[in-house]
Amino acid sequence: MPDRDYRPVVVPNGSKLPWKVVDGVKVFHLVAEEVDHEFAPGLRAFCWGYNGRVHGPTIEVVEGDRVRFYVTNRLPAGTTVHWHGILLPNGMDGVGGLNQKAIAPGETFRYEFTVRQSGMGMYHSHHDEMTQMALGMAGLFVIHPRRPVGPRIDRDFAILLHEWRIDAGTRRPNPNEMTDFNVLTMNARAFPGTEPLVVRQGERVRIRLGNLSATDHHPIHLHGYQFRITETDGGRIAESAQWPETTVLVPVGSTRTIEFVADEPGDWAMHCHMTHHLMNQMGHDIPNMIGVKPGGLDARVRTLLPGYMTMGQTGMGEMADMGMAVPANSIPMVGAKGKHDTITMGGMFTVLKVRERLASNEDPGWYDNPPGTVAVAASSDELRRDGIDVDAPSTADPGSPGGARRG
Ligand SMILES: [Cu+2]
Repeated sequence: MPDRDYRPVVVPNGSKLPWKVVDGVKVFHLVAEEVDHEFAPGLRAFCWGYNGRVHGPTIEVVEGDRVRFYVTNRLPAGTTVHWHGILLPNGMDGVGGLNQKAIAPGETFRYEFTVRQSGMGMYHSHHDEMTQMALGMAGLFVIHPRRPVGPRIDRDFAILLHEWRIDAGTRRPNPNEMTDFNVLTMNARAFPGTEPLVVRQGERVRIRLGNLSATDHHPIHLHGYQFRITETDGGRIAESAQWPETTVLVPVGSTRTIEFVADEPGDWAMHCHMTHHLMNQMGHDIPNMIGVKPGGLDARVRTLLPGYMTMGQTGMGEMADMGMAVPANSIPMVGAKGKHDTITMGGMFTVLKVRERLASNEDPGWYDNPPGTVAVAASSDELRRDGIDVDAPSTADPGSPGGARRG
């Protein structure tokens, strides 16, 4: 039973699949259906998910449980459910055509097996895979060990990574996209729509990451900490084989679990390190304007296009502050108000919030940095004291030829 026998996982922005016990079997009901889903404030799309959610609710069971899943198909197309990484009899594996007939619209199928492992797997459609996974038909499958394994965990998070192509102004993810995704999500939310991970200082934290993107692996980087990779969807990694990291690569079709003790308070970024996965829709197909000096060009273009302004000469950061107009049902490529300034990222980005004290597990707001521990503009006294002349030519040790200062 949750809370008594195991500490339930926290699914930021997500939900859990309810269950009941019938004659010693945990019984679940998944309903495949269309969902009007919000990716971030300002961007909604018609996706396919389960039980009114994109992605589907997280399944949470215990090693040894007998489980029974009823799957009702309310979609206009056939579907199946594959239990990714879960050990089970072949006929329960859910690959359409290979292991079973597709579940036709209106039908309800039954899957039943005994869970004989622990860790995190996933579930997803395995019929018309490209379309149905691109539209969101996926979820997480968390299995707690029957007997505790490894150090006791205080906070246990589960996050499913995914990528989408939703052209600005449209309302339907495009399943035919193969390379150029413009909405990158954690539990189907893009920053600034992602919920923070809230932790009390000193707690031992586990973060389970799954990736059911179409084509991209995601190197997830956590600031402020070193962690160990403790599990994959293939099971627990022996302690002697775990190694320290600050970035964990989560390949497509895999799960990776990391653990660490949250001993340093603050607001710590956690994000995919592929920089294009840190931007939202409107960053795509923009010409490279870095270093362009428009001179009198803007004035001349304005005679044809009133209000025209060349943008992007110094990068994208400036645009985050401009509140650029975007088409209806679209989100700007980057930008959310942070405590100190604009955060110039979107997409696969969230914040680990570690606090000395917590009144609840709700978002505690921005971190109150102790006085003197925030990077700020240097004072002239400090510059004088340390002999820094900001007007002198910049210096570096002589290295191999290559660099030359541009006047
Ligand atoms: Cu990524």
